[in-house]
Amino acid sequence: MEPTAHVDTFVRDNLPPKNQWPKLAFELPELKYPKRMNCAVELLDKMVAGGHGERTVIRALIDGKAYSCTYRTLLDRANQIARVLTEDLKLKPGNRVLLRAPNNPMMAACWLAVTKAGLIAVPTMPLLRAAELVQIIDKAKVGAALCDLRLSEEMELARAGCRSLKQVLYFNDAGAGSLEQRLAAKPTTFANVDTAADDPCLIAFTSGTTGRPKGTVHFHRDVLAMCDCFPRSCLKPSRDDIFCGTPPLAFTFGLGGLLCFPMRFGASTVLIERLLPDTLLATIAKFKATICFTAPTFYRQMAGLVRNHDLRSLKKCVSAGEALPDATRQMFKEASGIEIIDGIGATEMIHIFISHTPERVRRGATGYAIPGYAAMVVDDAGKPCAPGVVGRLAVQGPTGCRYLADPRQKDYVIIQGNLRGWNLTGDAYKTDADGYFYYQARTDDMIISAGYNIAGPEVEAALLQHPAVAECGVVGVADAERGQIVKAVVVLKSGYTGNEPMVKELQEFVKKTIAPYKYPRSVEFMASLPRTETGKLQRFKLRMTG
Ligand code: 3UK
Repeated sequence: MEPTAHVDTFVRDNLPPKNQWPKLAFELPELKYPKRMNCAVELLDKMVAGGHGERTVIRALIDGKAYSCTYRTLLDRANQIARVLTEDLKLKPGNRVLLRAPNNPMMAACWLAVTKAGLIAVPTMPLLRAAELVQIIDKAKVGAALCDLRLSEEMELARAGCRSLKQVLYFNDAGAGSLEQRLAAKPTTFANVDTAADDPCLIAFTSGTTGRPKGTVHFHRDVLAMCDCFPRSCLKPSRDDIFCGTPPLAFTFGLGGLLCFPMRFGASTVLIERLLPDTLLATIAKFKATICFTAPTFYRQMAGLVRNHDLRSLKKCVSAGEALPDATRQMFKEASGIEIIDGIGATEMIHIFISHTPERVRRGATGYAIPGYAAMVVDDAGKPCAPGVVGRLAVQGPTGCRYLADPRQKDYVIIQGNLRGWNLTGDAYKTDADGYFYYQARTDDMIISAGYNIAGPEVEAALLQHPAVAECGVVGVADAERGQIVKAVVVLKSGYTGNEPMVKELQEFVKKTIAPYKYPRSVEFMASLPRTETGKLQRFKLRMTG
């Protein structure tokens, strides 16, 4: 490693042992980064120096009124916050700073400030409770937090429950001692910390639906690599694009799509708190957004609402977080004329590694390994599977998994054999002869019923083609006779009733659409499906119902 700028080396010291690190590849010319680099300086100071200073970078609604700020204003604000962090809070390079807010301009400025100061950002989802925050704070030994005032309740409960967290400053707060009040007294200049490209700058905790959270450590270089892969090859934004969408900035899908990608290309982003499908559509219309990032369930619900909104500005849509059923892709295309760009990413990999351009879409496929990444489907012995054969997805590229002090590193990064250094995402996939990848299920979500392997998402895709089905989730539940049986939890569209004839109809429909043995022997109806803040179905909850 290049000499670190970190005075506090806790995170570097708690990276996995070197022999468990992912192998990286930097073949693309745009990935040949210098040894010393600070990603926030690249995204902000250098964009201002490069002539973008007077252009809009962030758009928002503040107290219901349209707000916008330029790259130069954002730089001034980030510099002032960086001074508060280093001069008032006396934080030293390598210290961890918890960030907590819905998507808004101050949250963005705080992330940039923390990063410019060579500190390590630990962004957290707004809906987390104190108990979950305490786990994160303890794991990352976080000493300071910048938190939106409206999230103070759980923040204070968490602070009382952990020893390392000494200082909390609140923002979006006009009160005495607030971050705003402190930064107002600071000059708008700041001496950026000259970090190594491989100094850690971000700990992204995984949005896992069960178990103890895992902290994935990312370097300054990784943040730029995420900007220089998927956006360059699949999204192809221009400086005039206006990004918007739902993923929280605390989720790397959102940090990339709604902050880093627009800034890398001199474009702008719309940051709105708490969006629903209809308010997202209204936001696109109001801000004339051109690019939208959200999850499949949003596209499915938006398809039915498109006609109520003026979406002429919208050009490109990105879906990630969960498999995009082909029925949803077609429904959204019919409604809006837009071919969604699907992409699989992971917190461990920081962002998307398999995707496609709208022109190179293939029905049912997530896409192909994007330039910069290699992907393959392998069997349990680590041998590549032939096209059509289901196996585990392995990927390699400029980014990879590094858990903070966690034995589960060995489950994600292969540490021996010919695939040493490849990342196993935990997904079951198959390929076709042209190198397209087809999602099947999470490897631990495969349903095994009477000896058959059944992928829940395939049954979901079949159900979604039925006109009565709004949303559905398919899981395996224990069964004395068959080991597991297929259970479907279905949300019906309004006007349909969840009764015995409907169960029969859906079962017959699945039998006619895919191999009959895959039909759901159990069907249950719910008003809505349980989801995480990142839009993922909480399958374990579906197994427990009924
Ligand atoms: C699943 C998908 C099928 C898959 C993420 C884009 O989702 C992100 O990160 P997480 O750590 O979850 C990773 C897991 O989610 N998944 C994500 N996208 C797709 N499955 N098709 C997809 N398009 O199981 C993967 O292993 O929460 C997504 C960018 C950054 C991210 N962090």
